[in-house]
Amino acid sequence: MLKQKPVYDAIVVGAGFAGMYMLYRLRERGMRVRVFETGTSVGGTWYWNRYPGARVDTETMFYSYQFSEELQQEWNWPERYPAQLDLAAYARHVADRFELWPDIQFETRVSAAAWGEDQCLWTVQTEDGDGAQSSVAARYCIMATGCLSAVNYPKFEGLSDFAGETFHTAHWPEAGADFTGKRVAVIGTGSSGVQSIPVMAEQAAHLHVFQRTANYVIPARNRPLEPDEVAEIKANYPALRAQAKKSFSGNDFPVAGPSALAVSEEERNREYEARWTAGGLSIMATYADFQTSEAANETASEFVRGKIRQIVDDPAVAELLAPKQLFMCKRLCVGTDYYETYNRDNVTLVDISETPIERITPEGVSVEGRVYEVDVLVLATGFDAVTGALKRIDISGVDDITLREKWEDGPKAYLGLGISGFPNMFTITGPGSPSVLTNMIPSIEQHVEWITGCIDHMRDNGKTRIEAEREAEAAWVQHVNEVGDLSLRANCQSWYFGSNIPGKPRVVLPYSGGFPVYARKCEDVAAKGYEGFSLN
Ligand code: N01
Repeated sequence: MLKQKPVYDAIVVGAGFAGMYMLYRLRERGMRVRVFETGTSVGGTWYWNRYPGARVDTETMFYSYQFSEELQQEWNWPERYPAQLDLAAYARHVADRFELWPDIQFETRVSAAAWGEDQCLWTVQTEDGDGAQSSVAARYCIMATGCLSAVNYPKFEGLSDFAGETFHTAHWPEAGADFTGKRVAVIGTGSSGVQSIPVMAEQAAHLHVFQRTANYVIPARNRPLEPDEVAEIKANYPALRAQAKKSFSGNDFPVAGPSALAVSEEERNREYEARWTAGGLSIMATYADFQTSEAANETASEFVRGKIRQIVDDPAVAELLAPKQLFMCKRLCVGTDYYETYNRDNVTLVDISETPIERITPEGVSVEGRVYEVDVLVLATGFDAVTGALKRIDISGVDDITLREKWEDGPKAYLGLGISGFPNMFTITGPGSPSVLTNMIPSIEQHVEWITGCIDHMRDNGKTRIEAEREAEAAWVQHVNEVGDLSLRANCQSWYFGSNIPGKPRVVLPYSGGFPVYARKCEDVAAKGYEGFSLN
């Protein structure tokens, strides 16, 4: 006899910060919700990225939920940028506090989701850790799969023949890894490499860093938070949060002026120096024309290059570490003792910008015919960002069109929230929303609240089916591309454009019009009865 599939009001895929909040909001409305999560606990990014030195690089008093005043008052962050363990503990606390655990099924991967027009339901296929498959059905399918979750495993020839241990920063074992006395190779110098390299260098007998592109790294200046500053922020949280939402990135970094070129070199450098000394990402907001004027951008680039030349003892190594591309071309990195690490005797920088890694041999990494012999290989090679996690699920919509087919030439989505041809599916921080260009947690909250409002609207109006209209979607995609093309970043190679994944179409993935403009557009769409969506 055919077993009846359980039917839920909503399936949520992923129990990171997006999935947890979505569950909380929908359940509050009395909906039956099931969350599926591949990991063994909550936290998403902060569950998987356990590499040495992993910590958030956004000020954490603001990289946290604001939907519950009680939560933000009771939780105490220990440091300006807490470590992965503290962020994972915060995620577990949220799951405890709001009793989320019973509705989350762990060690369960969603392998497929198929839309059924007859019953107006999604059927979601899952696989548990032993490969056993199940299926459930739901009216809504909400993808909380994360922008930086689909791991990019580079396809080096011979990788599987490597005789030592191999780790990927984004899939680090819970038990950790001990590099004491070992020869280690790390491939990749993005945020994950930048954070892990100084920590691994302290343990390893020798560390070889394979660098394809040098990045701009700003000192974090991490430190314990003082009770007084925490008390002051907590006393003013609503106003500070509201202020942050008015800024481009949702971070409320102070802008020193409209143009780097409108002030003297002395004044400009004083401003850069102050932000370098304060540490963190605020340097990216110093002048408003970094993304529109190459000359303005170059002033910031040259300031950081100057710092690298001051810090790194060997001028040849300093030159290799000095980025050639525009400032903020790629995501700015925030590190601790990153450049200082290259002054250590046990660290060697290997430039692979002109001569790529040829292959991995059982003994190590081969470049230009030379094998760098190592015991451990660390891949800090990042993610198939924004679209990767969605495309790895076999999703089929109206007329059995698959999402992979629809997105063959790049993602097409309306506001990064809905996809035409895929009714009753929502994506949290999907392509075409500001997502990775903003403070992620406020952006997640904005999406979850918009989706909740939309579902309320449908329920109040007796509607059961919602689908983004093709024309509205096309117009939004065009707008996202036009705004993206205005930025100097459009000339760069970066994961923002998918250029880190061989064969991935080059399309701007996040919306670069800023958080306030985007949030207003979403509010406007809702106020006009979900303009651009068809509701039945
Ligand atoms: O990944 P990345 P990540 N051969 O893609 C190199 C967020 N994050 O995990 O630049 C050789 O930035 C690649 O080289 P290139 C943050 O948003 C946040 O470090 O493509 N090298 C690059 O150097 C961040 O931006 C936090 O030339 C290869 C590196 O690997 C995003 O996640 C912490 C290669 C990958 O850098 C991703 O960061 C960590 C190959 N075949 C991450 N393939 C915090 O909040 C790739 N590379 C602190």
